[in-house]
Amino acid sequence: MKRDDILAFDLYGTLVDPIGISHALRELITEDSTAVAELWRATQIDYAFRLTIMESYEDFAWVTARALDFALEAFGQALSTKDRHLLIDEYNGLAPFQDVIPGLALLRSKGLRAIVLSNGSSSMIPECLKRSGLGPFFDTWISTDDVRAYKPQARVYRHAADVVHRPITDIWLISSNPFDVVGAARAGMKTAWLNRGGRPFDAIGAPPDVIVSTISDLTSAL
Ligand code: LAC
Repeated sequence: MKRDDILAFDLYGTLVDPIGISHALRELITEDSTAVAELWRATQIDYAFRLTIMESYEDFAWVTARALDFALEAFGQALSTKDRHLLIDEYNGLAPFQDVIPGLALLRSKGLRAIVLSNGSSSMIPECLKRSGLGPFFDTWISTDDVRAYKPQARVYRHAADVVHRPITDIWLISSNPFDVVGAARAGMKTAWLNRGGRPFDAIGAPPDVIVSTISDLTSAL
């Protein structure tokens, strides 16, 4: 990478763990809380894609709440209004993966410039960064709210380049979500896939420029 390239991090699934919500879910439901959390997350991504394809937009807080309703119904679960609100609030308190704080500290110690580029709404991202303790590692954050379309729409990545006043080719998108890596590459960014050990990389689009298994690995890989 060039010394002044910018690292744009995805948030959910890359820095904080959406499946960690299963701990809060476990207190409230009788079904397998990890399975519900996984369906919640998959539905959230699916709804975001579909809204964008339909040229419609509702923010990620709305999408996240509707995806929860679907996942609960699919498992035959019901929550009181109070518990539903509690759970949605907990979503803003997701914990970072273990490698994230040491990795970001290392990147910052090398003087690298990092931002967050997320589907999260303008209310969710700052709350998440505050409660996870990740805020100080980033110069700024950018929400898809600005362009009213979700990743991997190319407009989102181009908008990020506009915000930081840099050519899109000077930005690395770092994400555990293959659709995000593929979308960023298509829009012109360089990409690093953080392989968190789940499914294989996508079979469409460009392969990532770099593959790492922890954030710290980025310092030697880039
Ligand atoms: C995000 C989604 C991809 O943070 O999880 O943008």
